[in-house]
Amino acid sequence: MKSKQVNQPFVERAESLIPHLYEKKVYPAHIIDVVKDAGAFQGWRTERIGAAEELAGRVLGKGDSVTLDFGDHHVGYLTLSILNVNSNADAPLRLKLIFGEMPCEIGEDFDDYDGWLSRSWLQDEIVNVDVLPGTITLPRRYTFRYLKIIVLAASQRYSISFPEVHCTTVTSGDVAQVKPLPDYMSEELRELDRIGIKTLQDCMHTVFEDGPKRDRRLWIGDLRLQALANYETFNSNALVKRCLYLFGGMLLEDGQVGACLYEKPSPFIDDIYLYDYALFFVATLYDYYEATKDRDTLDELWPIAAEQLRIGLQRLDERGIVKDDDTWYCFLDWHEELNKQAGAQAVLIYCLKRGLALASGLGDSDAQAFISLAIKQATDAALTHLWDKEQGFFTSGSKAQVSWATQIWMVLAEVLEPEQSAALLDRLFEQPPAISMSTPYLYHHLIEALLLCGKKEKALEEIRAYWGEMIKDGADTFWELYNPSDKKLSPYGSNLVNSYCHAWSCTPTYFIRKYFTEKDS
Ligand code: RAM
Repeated sequence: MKSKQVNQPFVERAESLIPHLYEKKVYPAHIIDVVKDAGAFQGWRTERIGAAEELAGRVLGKGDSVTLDFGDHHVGYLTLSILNVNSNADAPLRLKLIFGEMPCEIGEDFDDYDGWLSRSWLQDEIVNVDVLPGTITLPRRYTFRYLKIIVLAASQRYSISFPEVHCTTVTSGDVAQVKPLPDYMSEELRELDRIGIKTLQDCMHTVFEDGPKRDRRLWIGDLRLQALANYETFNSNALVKRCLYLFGGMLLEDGQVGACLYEKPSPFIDDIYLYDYALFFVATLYDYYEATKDRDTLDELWPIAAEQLRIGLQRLDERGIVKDDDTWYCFLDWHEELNKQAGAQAVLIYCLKRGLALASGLGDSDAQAFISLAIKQATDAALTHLWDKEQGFFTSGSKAQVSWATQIWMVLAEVLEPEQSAALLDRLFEQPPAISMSTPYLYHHLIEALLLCGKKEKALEEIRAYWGEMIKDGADTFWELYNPSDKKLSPYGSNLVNSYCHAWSCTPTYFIRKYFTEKDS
């Protein structure tokens, strides 16, 4: 592992900001079956077969199972009260527990999983219980709506029942902070807002996690969008500050901000470097300062932000264009064929502009000078080498690829004049490029681009069509991946391991609260 640069006082500052976790007890809502149905989302639907209250009266022996529906998405710790029936427990009880955010996780056999992310992300457990009757609380945190309990072994003499099953949910998001929407807001927007908030809440723990099932860690690309949604809802600004200090306190070998980090056993940064994610440290700090006016934090973290811009500029070739030598230097979206060059260039310009605003506010004239020059050069280079006048699109890479991601990011970077950017977006919808969008993360940026160009109605229409369709497909919280024309899409080789409550998908609440709460909107 490469050496890292650790700023211990920054890490300590971050550790002093570990938030309180709010707990709540939740109970199953129904007993269900999960059944195969080619017409249902991902091929599985649930069928209610009884009220949750009937559970206590059910007697289960070896080979029996029961599936519980908790009625909503939850993150927390499971407690089972277990009673031996017919006899004392003359042998240990052996249970298998399967947790699912979605019906597919209950319907399909985890042992057939062949994705490339570890099988260990799939949430199942074998639990042996020595003392009955008794109550056990599982030590791991689970993320689920559905729970299947299979009795692998009791004994010939005894069976069991469950007088009580509950989950103690945890989140650092304080729902009391979230203001109700005005009465005149439509039901549809309320629902999009509610589910966005629930998504954010279930990702809020001692950091802003990307997904509470997977990867359960802090990624800066996700943090940036969570923070935006947070300013409109939970106002957990100290948590944003903690996350900024964690990233700022643990840099990669050459001073870059890492893409993701872990909290335990003690905070450490992963080796992954992503060009866009490192630059987003600047944008996240800019947004944080806009929301809080916390000048002390800005003063302390600004040198690290400015350094990310300098490092970003080192990747420019002699033309002033981001070097495009492999696919994994930059993220932008999960799309195998997406060329990242032009998108990376646009993210650089976007972050330089936020950096310039911070440098001006701070009176850092050296930074102002180098950033102003860099904006001009990177923008001129983009217009000279990446803008294809004939097609009316920006192209990317040696094969001059045209993609949604490239156009969206060039609009956000404000490389063209405002009317030209607006026309570019119109063209994008009229002549949609084959390299489409896979994630709510890129959709978020499409909506931002539409709003930037004053296309409020179109932005709302797209929110409704995309996140609204997810709701129709059964989302309790918004998902990591969603392609309405390929509903099993997964970059990981299996939709079982997709995260179905994902940070970067929470932003309908941000858009609705920031742009659509006026009566006439
Ligand atoms: C995945 C996660 C995470 C994202 C990275 C780039 O592992 O979905 O949220 O930020 O990719």
